[in-house]
Amino acid sequence: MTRDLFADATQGSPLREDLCPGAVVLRGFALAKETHLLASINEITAAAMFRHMLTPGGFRMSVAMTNCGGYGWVTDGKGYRYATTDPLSDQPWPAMPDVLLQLASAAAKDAGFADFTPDACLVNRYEAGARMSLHQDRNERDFTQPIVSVSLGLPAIFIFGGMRRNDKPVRVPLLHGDVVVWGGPARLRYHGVLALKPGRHALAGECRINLTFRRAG
Ligand code: MD6
Ligand code: FE
Repeated sequence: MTRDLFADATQGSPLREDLCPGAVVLRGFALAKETHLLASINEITAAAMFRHMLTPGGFRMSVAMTNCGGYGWVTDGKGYRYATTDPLSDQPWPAMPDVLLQLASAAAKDAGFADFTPDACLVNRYEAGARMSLHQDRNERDFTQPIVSVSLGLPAIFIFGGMRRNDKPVRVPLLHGDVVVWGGPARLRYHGVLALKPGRHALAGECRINLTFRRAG
């Protein structure tokens, strides 16, 4: 799946798509930094490798994860939480590279959330078949802060529901370079990702990488 960057000038595919009050997709917002972002992700994963964490119920997550920044999101038999160190190494998570911080802050600003300074970046790697079931993001302290989510590599279908688990979700295709900003009245909406279709992306290879930035502490 590709997108014609110039389509916007003539028809369809607006660069900014409101999903609901508080949630917006900024199409292609990360494209200009794609090479720099992927190089930074390689540095992060060299220091804190991707791993399949266990849910509190003992299931292995199909998405491989790592983190950068002062706080990292982790899950194991003890539950979901933020931790200042990588449980594999007991070392602090790698620092958040400036290119990531600047991108997240600029996207939040564009979406109407000034002064977003994330202290946590969860790095998700989806390979063919990996998925994320419907969930709310509620391990953060301050729900007035938005979440910024950057998609790189293979396309995926994001499912975006309501405030209750049973609210019927809409499907939102997310492509390489798309950024979703999510906060305010949308902050606690249920969401997830459908199983990734196999494929190969010219820069990222046979996977999708998602970065989600939060203010955790
Ligand atoms: C993903 N994203 O896109 C998973 N959460 O791989 C999320 O769970 C998410 O994209 C909160 C806000 C935006 C997101
Ligand atoms: Fe989430």
